[in-house]
Amino acid sequence: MNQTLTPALSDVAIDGHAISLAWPDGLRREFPFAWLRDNCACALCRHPGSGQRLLEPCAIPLDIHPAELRFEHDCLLVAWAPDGHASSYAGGWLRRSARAAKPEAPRLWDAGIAGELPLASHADVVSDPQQLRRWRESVAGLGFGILSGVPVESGEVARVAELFGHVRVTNYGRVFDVRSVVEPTNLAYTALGLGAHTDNPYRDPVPSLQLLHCLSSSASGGESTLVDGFCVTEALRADDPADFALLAGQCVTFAYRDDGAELSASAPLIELDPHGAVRAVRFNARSMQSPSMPAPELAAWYDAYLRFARLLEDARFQVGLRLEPGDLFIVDNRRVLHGRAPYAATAGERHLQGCYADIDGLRSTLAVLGRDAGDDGDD
Ligand code: NM2
Ligand code: OGA
Ligand code: ZN
Ligand code: ZN
Repeated sequence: MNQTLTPALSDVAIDGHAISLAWPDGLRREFPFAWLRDNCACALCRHPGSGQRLLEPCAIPLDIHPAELRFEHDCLLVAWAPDGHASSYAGGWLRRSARAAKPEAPRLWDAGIAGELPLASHADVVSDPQQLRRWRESVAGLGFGILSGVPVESGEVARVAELFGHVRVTNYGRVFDVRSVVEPTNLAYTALGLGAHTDNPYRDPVPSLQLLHCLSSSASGGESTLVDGFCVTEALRADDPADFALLAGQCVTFAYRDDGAELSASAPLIELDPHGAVRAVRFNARSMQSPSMPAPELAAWYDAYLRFARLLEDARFQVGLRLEPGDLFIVDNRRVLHGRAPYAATAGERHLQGCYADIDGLRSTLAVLGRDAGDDGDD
């Protein structure tokens, strides 16, 4: 085996089933043979136009290994056995792969954020790309954003969603009217208060963005609340780890039915990713079905649930605002809970319009803008 070092790398070595590369600044990373073979960028392995992988994983021999290894012109050259394929990996690309950025931890917030709300004017965000970008970034980073001065017209809420993505049409329509009606099918369509909740936990997948736009609010009451579910779940994890684990470890079913729909989905109230970070919160007493775990767990689960419910309603975590006509908020519906105080059903009027959308569209828009601004640059 022939190994040639270039100044860009300080060491190239075979270590078990990996090629170990080190750089002069001390960065060292093992690249497993199968990983390297799978990530060959030649025109046989990757489609040159789209950059999508042509190589099928089942075509990679299980005993893939380098028959020959060289470092030349800042490229690692590998002749693979037993498939006889030749690969070339640019040193800069290997180094960037070695230092792949970790996703940013969300910025958690509590009631204290009231003094610095992510608030923008509709006129500014539609006319100034910088302001639009800043507002979208706060939605991605904090899980919510507020706009004022949105035209007080039916359907405008969908146009705001289209500033960064696509409306998610549901059984409630493309946009839905939130006002008090006779014979409501959902408590949202009454004048009752709604505790802090996430929407549509009975849907799979849950819509990841919700927008609510105020068209009229002359009725007294109806103030909105927003709560960072991620902040509350971290407080619960710190104070009552056993409660946190129960809510993360047991599924409950949420359901909704009316004449034209019968929706149901099961999931834990606190959904974790494989690293234990909170991925989503589901909390909606109106649509939660009776939990059905075995009795000893059920009592403990209820204890945790009631504690979590109190924390979500704790003033320490809540931001209160009153939507006036033209105001709109958007929330990451997997993270930020929203609620409203009861309002007077008999005097004045209260009319909101809402719609759902998804956060992948928002992230994509931000990434494309970041591309123009050179955010995806070198290490
Ligand atoms: N509406 C307003 O998720 C929910 O059931 C909350 C949703 C009916 C679309 C209300
Ligand atoms: C909803 C909802 C809040 C409000 O429609 O999902 O939570 O302020 N509405 O009416
Ligand atoms: Zn190849
Ligand atoms: Zn809601």
